Amino acid sequence: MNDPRLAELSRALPDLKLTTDSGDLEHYGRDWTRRWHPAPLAIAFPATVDEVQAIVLWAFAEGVAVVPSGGRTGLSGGAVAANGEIVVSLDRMNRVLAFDPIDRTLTVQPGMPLEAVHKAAREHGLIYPVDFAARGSCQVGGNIATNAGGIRVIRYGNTRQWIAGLKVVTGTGELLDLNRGLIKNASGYDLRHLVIGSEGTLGIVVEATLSLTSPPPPSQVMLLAVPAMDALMRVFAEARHRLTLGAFEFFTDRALHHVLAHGAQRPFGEISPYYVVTEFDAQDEAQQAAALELFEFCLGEGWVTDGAISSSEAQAAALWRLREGITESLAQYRPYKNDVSVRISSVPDFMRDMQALLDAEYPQFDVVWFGHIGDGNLHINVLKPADVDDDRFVAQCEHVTKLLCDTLTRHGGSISAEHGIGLVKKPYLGSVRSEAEIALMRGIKAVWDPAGIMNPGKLL
Ligand code: 2HG
Ligand code: ZN
Repeated sequence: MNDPRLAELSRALPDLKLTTDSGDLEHYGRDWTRRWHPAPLAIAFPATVDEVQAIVLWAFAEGVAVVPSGGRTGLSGGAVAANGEIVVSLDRMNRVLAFDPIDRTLTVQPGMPLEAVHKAAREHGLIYPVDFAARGSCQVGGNIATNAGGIRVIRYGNTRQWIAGLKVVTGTGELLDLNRGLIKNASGYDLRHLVIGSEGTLGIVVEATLSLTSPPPPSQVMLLAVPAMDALMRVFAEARHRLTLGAFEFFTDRALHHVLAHGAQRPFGEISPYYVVTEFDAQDEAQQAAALELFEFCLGEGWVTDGAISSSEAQAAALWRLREGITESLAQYRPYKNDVSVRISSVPDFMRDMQALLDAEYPQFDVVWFGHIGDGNLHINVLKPADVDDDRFVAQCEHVTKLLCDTLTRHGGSISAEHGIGLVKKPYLGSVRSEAEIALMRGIKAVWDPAGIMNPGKLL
């Protein structure tokens, strides 16, 4: 540790695992975005809340910026450390601390991978219902910091709904114990909800009490080929009316093209501009029949042109793979990612407007649309053409994002639905939040983090 500040930290916390190894700086200094070159000062791996507090107190005294770090699966640069920060990795704080069968809560450390949380809940006959494709790598602390959404929001809501209590170390090293698992608590501002979605700019989550729920009944998965977005919205309304939905997702034929090229199996011969993957309760024959009736009805109306229903878990997984494999299948094209939301009812008009702008200005771009249509959340990935260099591609994509912001403003939408603002979308925050709102956010940050050391440069 040549840096005297790090030598001081090591002296104060002799048991703290601390590294300045160049491979570690590279690995822990970046997330799934690839635009920034990692350049942190060091990586700390605290094992206790006391150690996290001591690190923040040291950073406060030394004026060193702190980047809280989970699974680094973020797509907005929220966990990037490119400016001599100390990265506080929560990897070692990855245990279940308590389960309470009466409260139906699981108290966990923030570095637990989401999949491990799922497993721990299932061991008690319950579920933690927040779920998405990065479940194996992402960590629950990071999910809280971004208020992660995913594929089951239509039924269970975002991460926010499942956080009954939070322990947080603020930018002054203060330890807050927020809400303590209470269901009702009308004692003023709910600070827990300020922390959820704050992207590490107010403090570090060091413990979370998660609400659990009963597992849903057995389900089936249906894939539908849909000729137009207006038809897709009708299918959605009808499906919500007739079935109990667990998920309602969509992707375009371009997305299917990439996922098939990446090894997935074509589910049926029909080629269609849009596809829906929906999961619904299928506990008994009546519920299974309702799904078939829905399909027949939609076929009769001309809203769908083909479909497949799973009759085994393996088939359900194969249909899900068509949706969940999209991100991985696009990775080789170094896509520029957008993650937007509009009201569900505005989706077709918004898509029409945006696609028209893209067709007029960037007809050469392969633009892949997919996402959580049942909650108005669309992912728009622009793939990098092989013959365009990185800087030019980013400049063009930034212009696409401006077009997107204008279109979102017209439709009352948001530039980030679930991935967060981070570094990537920071220049566009002002298009979806008013000046007064941003001034309040800055004021809140100044109170929680007066030295401005908590994940500086992200979000605000
Ligand atoms: C998903 O819904 C994730 O699959 C990733 O939010 C979206 O890769 C993306 O753009
Ligand atoms: Zn998503």
